[in-house]
Amino acid sequence: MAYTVPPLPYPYEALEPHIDKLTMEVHHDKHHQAYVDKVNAALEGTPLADAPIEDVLSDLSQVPDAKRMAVKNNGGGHYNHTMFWENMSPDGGGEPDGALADAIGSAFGSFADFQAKVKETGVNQFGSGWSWLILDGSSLAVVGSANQDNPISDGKTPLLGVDVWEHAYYLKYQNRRPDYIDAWWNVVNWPKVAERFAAAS
Ligand code: MN3
Repeated sequence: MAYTVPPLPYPYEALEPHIDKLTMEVHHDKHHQAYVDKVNAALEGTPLADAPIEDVLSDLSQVPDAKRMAVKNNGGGHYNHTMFWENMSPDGGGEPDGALADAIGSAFGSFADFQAKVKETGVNQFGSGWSWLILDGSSLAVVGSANQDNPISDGKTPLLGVDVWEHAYYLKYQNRRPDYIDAWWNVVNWPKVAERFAAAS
């Protein structure tokens, strides 16, 4: 079965004023749809056409050579954005609690240090990419990735990703990527991130 863009779990304008309605419409309906259309076209007729996208990205060596780059980019775009919509919420923001809060404290020193690391990684990502909180074995880490590369292709588990492609913020923040990342913390869905952490731990 071909991949489809999942519906946004909230209205387009729900993340305002931090993320504006038009950005969400274009990002979800146009950008994500284009990734889905292109990965479906790339995998059509191959044995991987029916595989969950995380299984495909976890081992890109199984993708035929001629299709690998298209699948990495567009399959990554589909997987990353599916996670991105879920990891935001109109009721988001604040700080995590419980085991996730403890793990962030142990790994980064403090929640503020963790946020600074995500921001630094996102701001310093040259061109398009993502800033990720990942589970690497049993420890948390923050890493960047270029394009639509996902840490799952390196055997890591992504828990949270901040999209730092210009399409994620340019209409409202123009060149001010640092301001967008600061604002993004107001919509982060910590219960969802904690759910991923618990499932992966
Ligand atoms: Mn994007």
